[in-house]
Amino acid sequence: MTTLPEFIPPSTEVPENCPTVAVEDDRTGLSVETLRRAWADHLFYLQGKWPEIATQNDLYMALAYVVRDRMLQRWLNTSRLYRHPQARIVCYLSAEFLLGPHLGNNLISLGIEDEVREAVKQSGLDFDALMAQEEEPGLGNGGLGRLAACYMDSLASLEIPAIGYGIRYEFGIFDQQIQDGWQVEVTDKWLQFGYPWEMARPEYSVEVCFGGRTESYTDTEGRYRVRWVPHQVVQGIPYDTPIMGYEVNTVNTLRLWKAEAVESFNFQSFNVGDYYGAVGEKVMSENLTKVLYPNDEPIQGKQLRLEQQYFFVSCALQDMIRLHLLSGRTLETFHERFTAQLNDTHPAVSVAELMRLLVDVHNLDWEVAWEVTRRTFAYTNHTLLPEALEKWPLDLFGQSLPRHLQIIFEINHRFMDQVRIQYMGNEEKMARLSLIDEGGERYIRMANLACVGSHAINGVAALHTKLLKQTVLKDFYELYPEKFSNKTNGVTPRRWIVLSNPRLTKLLKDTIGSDWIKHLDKLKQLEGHVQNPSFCQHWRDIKRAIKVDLTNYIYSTQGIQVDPDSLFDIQVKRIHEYKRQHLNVLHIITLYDRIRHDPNLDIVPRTFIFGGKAAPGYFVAKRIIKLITSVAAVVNNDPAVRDRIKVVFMPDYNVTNSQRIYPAADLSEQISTAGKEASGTGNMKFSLNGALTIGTLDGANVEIRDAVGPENFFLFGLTAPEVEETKAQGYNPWDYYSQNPELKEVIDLINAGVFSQGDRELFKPLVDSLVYHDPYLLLADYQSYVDCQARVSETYRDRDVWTRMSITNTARMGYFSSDRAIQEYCDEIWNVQPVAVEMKPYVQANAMLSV
Ligand code: HTE
Repeated sequence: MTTLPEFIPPSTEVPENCPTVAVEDDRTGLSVETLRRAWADHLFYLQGKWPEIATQNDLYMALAYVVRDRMLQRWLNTSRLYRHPQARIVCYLSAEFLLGPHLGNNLISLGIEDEVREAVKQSGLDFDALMAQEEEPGLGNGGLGRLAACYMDSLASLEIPAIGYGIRYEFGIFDQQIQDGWQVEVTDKWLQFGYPWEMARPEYSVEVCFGGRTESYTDTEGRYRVRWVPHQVVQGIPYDTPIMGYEVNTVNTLRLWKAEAVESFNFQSFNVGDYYGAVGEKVMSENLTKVLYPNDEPIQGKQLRLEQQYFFVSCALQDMIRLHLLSGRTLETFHERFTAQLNDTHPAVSVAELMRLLVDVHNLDWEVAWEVTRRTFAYTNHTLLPEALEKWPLDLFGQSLPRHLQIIFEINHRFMDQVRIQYMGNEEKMARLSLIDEGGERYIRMANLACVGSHAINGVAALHTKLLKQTVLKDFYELYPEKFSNKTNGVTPRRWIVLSNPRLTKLLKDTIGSDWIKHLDKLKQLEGHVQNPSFCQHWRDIKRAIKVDLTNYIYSTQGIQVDPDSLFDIQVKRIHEYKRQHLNVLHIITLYDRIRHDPNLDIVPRTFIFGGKAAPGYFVAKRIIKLITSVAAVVNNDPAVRDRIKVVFMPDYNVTNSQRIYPAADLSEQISTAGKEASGTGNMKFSLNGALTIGTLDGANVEIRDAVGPENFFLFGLTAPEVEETKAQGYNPWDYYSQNPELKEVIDLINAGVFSQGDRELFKPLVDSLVYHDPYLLLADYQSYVDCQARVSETYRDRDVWTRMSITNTARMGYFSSDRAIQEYCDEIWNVQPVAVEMKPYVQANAMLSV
């Protein structure tokens, strides 16, 4: 832990009579009395309401401000570090941050949950109902965005000075409704009723240019230079959200950028009287950050998406340069103060933008700028799916970013010169390494740009990193083996246990203390209690109570009655063919078919729960949702089933909903085709909460299985090499269909319209795809999956065995904390140390001049 010497920015002059803020006042005090008074104060002065006319939302907002006040001293003290010349700062660049609700999390981090609960209670109000008011900022699609949020939590908890940079989408990921069994998308108006956790900082706005052309000229020193004459200028306005570490003084900043029109822009239109034309331009500017693109992988190559990416990256880098210059240092040392992580290639245009800022705007030599750039960036790859690798058509790119196109050509030119020496004559290799794909329409390959412009490249699970080196990034691995490393993903125990599973948290605290919250490895100590019957009973009681909660929630939201004593078999994640929700459905229909054949069949009762959004343009995925809801409609209403199986599709799966789902699971479905899921993080959240996993050897499942022990993990299916081999030998799904009677019967039931009221067309596209193509090998893995599910059921019959396996899963999952992952990034990629944020008894005058 470093403590940095006091630093007052040279330009800062503190007026002598600058006001100070006392500590034990209504903004900071923690007594129940003070909290209640502060709450009433905010209700009156910020919401403008008397208690008797306040809505639940007014009460929530006022309470949120009470909590936010109590974070501000720490936040401002941490913010000062950003301009400290000796502080080294991590910048996490991500187009998505899927934060989830803040209130509960901040209470936990501050350690004031009990006090606030008591204050609410004494006011005669329902704390949980108030918490439920919070609308989560859904500024991400799925795992990639949620990972960024877990990493921000761990950075703060480990006391690492960090800034997250991203986009403040006005509309986040759509809300999902289910109508007639189909997904319907509804705009996510998360800002509608006010968002108390952000602060606009218009004084740190920057300008971002688009389009136009470039001009070259010779400067006064006779050097060749280029200037960009843009067609459009947009203003980026930062909105800051505090990210509080757990029981530490560090409160980092998540700085999200909103696009607005530049006031002075296009004054010519005004002069010629085209008022509406000029306003039209303004509307265009604001479109930039209007909406999150709702595709997980693959991405869509839309101009506006490229412009979103460039917009936030340019804002971020300009902000970092401003902070660097404020610290009194020059840009040759930029990389000593900042390390910037590229969360996939969405921010990879950073490489060209930093070069432009350093060379064109700040006058550095190309070679110096390149060294600074390479040493600043590191790149995380999150996918092996070739269709998810970003590439931009050259002319599309050049239209928005003409200067960056030139810079990328120049980077490529120099890069090619360098590799030519190594790979003389190997034209194919050169073509593969090139930043430009020239085989047909020309494209810029963003992964190649990220690899060349970074000093470190990592995958997100051991298998993923291994496959990266062998496939999509093979040539780069051969060129720069030293740049590559693995950083297996992790999840934050604060949100994914303490906040979402209070019952388990209490049991853990009573049994092994609280150290595990910051040192998740300590969960190991639970193993000493696995043989203790009363502990096991307690464990089971808790799981059942959580399942009852979910049962009630499902009943109150959907009117479906499920049995809390049945096995809760859960698959929640984005809907994608490679994740194979439809394999799960084939198993459900198999059980259903068996019951139909033998009404007295003795099966372990199960509740199958699904949740997840489909990309609006991904029609196969939407049809998979329709298949699930259709099977649910038939199975749930068939008296022959006699409540032995139930199927529930929970609409609008998001962070908030997921917090009641993970803790309630008995069985976690992680059944992607081996080699397709880079890591997965839901798999970790389930197992951490005591669910057993049924899974393939894919992504982090491999490491989870190693950690919990193969005897505590239900493994099935082809391995990644077997998948490749099967395909190479000319996989024919029809053979599996025709040779496996039970599989054939299941597929024929779908075809016959049993789940579509006789309609034989509805699921034909899905079934035909499976029987004739099956790119994700569902049929090849079907028997292995169904057999494995039978083992699951047999195991569940012995509740003692199951409970011990459940406890062992939790006990051995410590490795999958995002604290461990972030520590590895700090040590092996970022080279950063924790910095103590000092708490002064008073907010000092100079602390009032924040960044
Ligand atoms: C992986 C998932 C991994 C997670 O990152 C994912 N990658 C994307 N989305 C994910 O959830 C992704 C989205 C758009 C473009 C490229 C990749 O699928 C975090 O756990 O396995 O590393």
